[in-house]
Amino acid sequence: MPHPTITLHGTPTSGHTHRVELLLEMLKLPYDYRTVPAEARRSADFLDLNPLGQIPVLTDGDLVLPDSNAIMLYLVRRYAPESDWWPKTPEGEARALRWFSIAAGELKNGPATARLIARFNAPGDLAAAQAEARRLFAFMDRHLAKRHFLAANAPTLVDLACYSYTAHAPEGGVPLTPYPSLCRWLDALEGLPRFKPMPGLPKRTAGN
Ligand SMILES: N[C@@H](CCC(=O)N[C@@H](CS)C(=O)NCC(=O)O)C(=O)O
Repeated sequence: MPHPTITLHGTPTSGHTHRVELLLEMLKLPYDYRTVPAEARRSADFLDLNPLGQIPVLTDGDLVLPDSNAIMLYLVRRYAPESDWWPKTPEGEARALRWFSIAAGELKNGPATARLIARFNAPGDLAAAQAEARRLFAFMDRHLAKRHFLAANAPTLVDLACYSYTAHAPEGGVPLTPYPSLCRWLDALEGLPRFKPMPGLPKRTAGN
Protein backbone atom coordinates (compact mmCIF):
# COMPACT_ATOMS: atom_id res chain seq x y z
CA MET A 1 0.00 0.00 0.00
CA PRO A 2 1.41 3.47 -0.89
CA HIS A 3 2.34 5.75 2.02
CA PRO A 4 -0.65 7.95 2.87
CA THR A 5 -0.54 11.60 1.94
CA ILE A 6 -3.26 12.36 4.48
CA THR A 7 -2.52 13.15 8.13
CA LEU A 8 -5.24 13.73 10.70
CA HIS A 9 -4.23 15.85 13.69
CA GLY A 10 -6.51 15.28 16.66
CA THR A 11 -7.09 13.34 19.88
CA PRO A 12 -8.93 10.05 20.44
CA THR A 13 -11.56 11.62 22.74
CA SER A 14 -12.42 14.59 20.51
CA GLY A 15 -15.80 14.11 18.84
CA HIS A 16 -14.81 16.68 16.20
CA THR A 17 -11.84 14.47 15.32
CA HIS A 18 -13.86 11.26 15.59
CA ARG A 19 -16.35 12.32 12.90
CA VAL A 20 -13.43 12.75 10.47
CA GLU A 21 -11.91 9.43 11.50
CA LEU A 22 -15.23 7.72 10.84
CA LEU A 23 -15.33 9.11 7.33
CA LEU A 24 -11.69 8.25 6.58
CA GLU A 25 -12.40 4.69 7.70
CA MET A 26 -15.63 4.40 5.72
CA LEU A 27 -13.98 5.79 2.57
CA LYS A 28 -11.09 3.33 3.16
CA LEU A 29 -8.57 6.16 2.80
CA PRO A 30 -5.12 5.44 4.24
CA TYR A 31 -3.97 8.14 6.68
CA ASP A 32 -1.49 8.91 9.41
CA TYR A 33 -2.76 10.04 12.79
CA ARG A 34 -0.96 12.64 14.91
CA THR A 35 -2.14 13.20 18.50
CA VAL A 36 -2.20 16.88 19.48
CA PRO A 37 -2.93 17.22 23.22
CA ALA A 38 -4.41 20.49 24.56
CA GLU A 39 -1.05 22.09 25.50
CA ALA A 40 0.43 21.36 22.04
CA ARG A 41 -2.45 23.28 20.40
CA ARG A 42 -0.84 26.50 21.71
CA SER A 43 2.55 25.76 20.08
CA ALA A 44 3.77 27.94 17.19
CA ASP A 45 3.94 24.87 14.94
CA PHE A 46 0.31 23.94 15.52
CA LEU A 47 -0.92 27.55 15.35
CA ASP A 48 0.68 27.67 11.88
CA LEU A 49 -1.73 24.88 10.91
CA ASN A 50 -4.76 26.38 12.65
CA PRO A 51 -4.48 29.87 14.15
CA LEU A 52 -7.62 29.09 16.20
CA GLY A 53 -5.66 26.37 18.04
CA GLN A 54 -8.36 23.76 17.46
CA ILE A 55 -8.31 20.14 16.38
CA PRO A 56 -8.99 18.50 14.01
CA VAL A 57 -6.70 19.62 11.23
CA LEU A 58 -6.21 17.52 8.11
CA THR A 59 -3.20 17.82 5.88
CA ASP A 60 -3.18 16.27 2.41
CA GLY A 61 0.10 16.95 0.63
CA ASP A 62 0.47 20.74 0.75
CA LEU A 63 -3.16 21.32 1.69
CA VAL A 64 -3.80 22.30 5.33
CA LEU A 65 -7.46 22.14 6.31
CA PRO A 66 -8.86 22.89 9.78
CA ASP A 67 -12.52 22.36 10.79
CA SER A 68 -14.18 18.96 10.95
CA ASN A 69 -17.13 19.73 8.69
CA ALA A 70 -14.98 21.45 6.05
CA ILE A 71 -12.58 18.50 6.15
CA MET A 72 -15.38 15.97 5.61
CA LEU A 73 -16.76 17.86 2.65
CA TYR A 74 -13.27 18.08 1.13
CA LEU A 75 -12.65 14.34 1.54
CA VAL A 76 -15.89 13.38 -0.18
CA ARG A 77 -15.58 15.93 -2.97
CA ARG A 78 -11.95 14.92 -3.56
CA TYR A 79 -12.05 11.15 -3.07
CA ALA A 80 -15.66 9.98 -3.42
CA PRO A 81 -17.46 12.55 -5.59
CA GLU A 82 -19.98 10.01 -6.95
CA SER A 83 -20.95 8.67 -3.52
CA ASP A 84 -24.13 9.50 -1.60
CA TRP A 85 -22.18 11.03 1.30
CA TRP A 86 -23.08 14.54 0.09
CA PRO A 87 -26.39 15.36 -1.65
CA LYS A 88 -26.27 16.54 -5.24
CA THR A 89 -29.48 18.58 -5.55
CA PRO A 90 -29.84 22.19 -4.32
CA GLU A 91 -32.56 21.13 -1.88
CA GLY A 92 -30.60 18.13 -0.61
CA GLU A 93 -27.48 20.21 -0.15
CA ALA A 94 -29.42 22.85 1.78
CA ARG A 95 -30.98 20.19 4.04
CA ALA A 96 -27.52 18.81 4.79
CA LEU A 97 -25.99 22.24 5.43
CA ARG A 98 -28.64 22.90 8.03
CA TRP A 99 -27.35 19.91 10.00
CA PHE A 100 -23.73 21.01 9.64
CA SER A 101 -24.87 24.28 11.26
CA ILE A 102 -26.58 22.35 14.05
CA ALA A 103 -23.43 20.25 14.53
CA ALA A 104 -21.39 23.46 14.96
CA GLY A 105 -24.09 25.21 17.02
CA GLU A 106 -26.60 23.42 19.25
CA LEU A 107 -24.66 20.12 19.30
CA LYS A 108 -21.43 21.84 20.35
CA ASN A 109 -23.11 24.18 22.86
CA GLY A 110 -25.29 21.40 24.28
CA PRO A 111 -24.04 17.80 24.58
CA ALA A 112 -20.41 18.46 23.60
CA THR A 113 -20.08 21.25 26.18
CA ALA A 114 -21.87 19.26 28.91
CA ARG A 115 -19.39 16.41 28.32
CA LEU A 116 -16.42 18.80 28.42
CA ILE A 117 -17.57 20.18 31.76
CA ALA A 118 -18.63 16.88 33.36
CA ARG A 119 -15.89 14.62 32.05
CA PHE A 120 -12.93 16.93 31.41
CA ASN A 121 -13.53 19.55 34.15
CA ALA A 122 -13.81 22.43 31.68
CA PRO A 123 -15.30 25.61 33.13
CA GLY A 124 -18.90 26.43 32.17
CA ASP A 125 -22.58 26.11 33.06
CA LEU A 126 -23.33 22.37 33.13
CA ALA A 127 -27.07 22.75 33.72
CA ALA A 128 -27.43 25.16 30.78
CA ALA A 129 -25.49 22.86 28.45
CA GLN A 130 -27.57 19.84 29.55
CA ALA A 131 -30.79 21.79 28.96
CA GLU A 132 -29.60 22.74 25.46
CA ALA A 133 -28.77 19.06 24.79
CA ARG A 134 -32.25 17.94 25.86
CA ARG A 135 -33.88 20.60 23.66
CA LEU A 136 -31.81 19.44 20.67
CA PHE A 137 -32.39 15.72 21.29
CA ALA A 138 -36.16 16.21 21.61
CA PHE A 139 -36.12 17.89 18.20
CA MET A 140 -33.84 15.26 16.63
CA ASP A 141 -36.03 12.47 18.05
CA ARG A 142 -39.15 13.97 16.44
CA HIS A 143 -37.26 14.52 13.16
CA LEU A 144 -35.95 10.95 13.12
CA ALA A 145 -39.35 9.44 13.96
CA LYS A 146 -40.23 10.06 10.29
CA ARG A 147 -36.97 9.20 8.57
CA HIS A 148 -33.92 6.95 8.94
CA PHE A 149 -31.22 9.60 8.56
CA LEU A 150 -30.97 13.35 9.18
CA ALA A 151 -30.85 14.79 5.67
CA ALA A 152 -31.47 12.03 3.10
CA ASN A 153 -32.62 8.43 2.70
CA ALA A 154 -29.05 7.20 3.13
CA PRO A 155 -26.39 8.35 5.61
CA THR A 156 -24.64 11.59 4.68
CA LEU A 157 -21.77 13.55 6.19
CA VAL A 158 -24.11 15.31 8.59
CA ASP A 159 -25.08 12.02 10.24
CA LEU A 160 -21.40 11.44 11.01
CA ALA A 161 -21.03 15.09 12.11
CA CYS A 162 -23.86 14.71 14.62
CA TYR A 163 -23.09 11.15 15.74
CA SER A 164 -20.14 11.33 18.15
CA TYR A 165 -21.32 13.97 20.62
CA THR A 166 -24.83 12.52 20.60
CA ALA A 167 -23.66 8.97 21.36
CA HIS A 168 -21.39 10.28 24.14
CA ALA A 169 -23.97 12.63 25.68
CA PRO A 170 -24.43 10.36 28.76
CA GLU A 171 -20.82 11.30 29.70
CA GLY A 172 -22.19 14.82 30.15
CA GLY A 173 -25.09 13.62 32.28
CA VAL A 174 -27.63 13.63 29.44
CA PRO A 175 -29.40 10.23 29.19
CA LEU A 176 -30.47 9.06 25.71
CA THR A 177 -33.20 6.58 26.69
CA PRO A 178 -36.00 9.21 26.48
CA TYR A 179 -35.31 9.44 22.72
CA PRO A 180 -36.10 6.08 21.01
CA SER A 181 -35.88 7.33 17.42
CA LEU A 182 -32.56 9.02 18.17
CA CYS A 183 -31.29 5.74 19.64
CA ARG A 184 -32.40 3.79 16.54
CA TRP A 185 -30.46 6.29 14.40
CA LEU A 186 -27.34 5.83 16.58
CA ASP A 187 -27.71 2.03 16.26
CA ALA A 188 -27.98 2.33 12.46
CA LEU A 189 -24.79 4.40 12.25
CA GLU A 190 -22.95 1.99 14.55
CA GLY A 191 -24.01 -0.81 12.19
CA LEU A 192 -22.42 0.77 9.11
CA PRO A 193 -19.46 -1.13 7.60
CA ARG A 194 -16.10 0.00 9.08
CA PHE A 195 -17.75 1.90 11.96
CA LYS A 196 -15.20 2.54 14.71
CA PRO A 197 -16.33 3.75 18.16
CA MET A 198 -14.75 6.63 20.03
CA PRO A 199 -13.14 5.24 23.23
CA GLY A 200 -15.56 4.87 26.15
CA LEU A 201 -18.77 4.67 24.09
CA PRO A 202 -21.55 4.62 26.73
CA LYS A 203 -23.95 1.65 26.60
CA ARG A 204 -27.49 2.79 25.82
CA THR A 205 -29.24 0.93 28.63
CA ALA A 206 -31.98 2.14 30.99
CA GLY A 207 -30.75 5.16 32.91
CA ASN A 208 -28.36 6.49 30.30
N1 LIG B 1 -15.42 24.20 14.40
C1 LIG B 1 -14.36 23.33 14.81
C2 LIG B 1 -14.41 23.13 16.32
C3 LIG B 1 -13.29 22.20 16.80
C4 LIG B 1 -13.12 22.19 18.31
O1 LIG B 1 -13.86 22.84 19.05
N2 LIG B 1 -12.12 21.45 18.75
C5 LIG B 1 -11.80 21.40 20.16
C6 LIG B 1 -11.48 19.97 20.61
S1 LIG B 1 -12.82 18.86 20.33
C7 LIG B 1 -10.53 22.20 20.40
O2 LIG B 1 -9.52 21.97 19.75
N3 LIG B 1 -10.59 23.18 21.31
C8 LIG B 1 -9.46 24.01 21.66
C9 LIG B 1 -8.59 23.42 22.68
O3 LIG B 1 -8.92 22.37 23.22
O4 LIG B 1 -7.53 23.98 22.98
C10 LIG B 1 -14.45 22.00 14.06
O5 LIG B 1 -15.56 21.61 13.66
O6 LIG B 1 -13.43 21.36 13.83
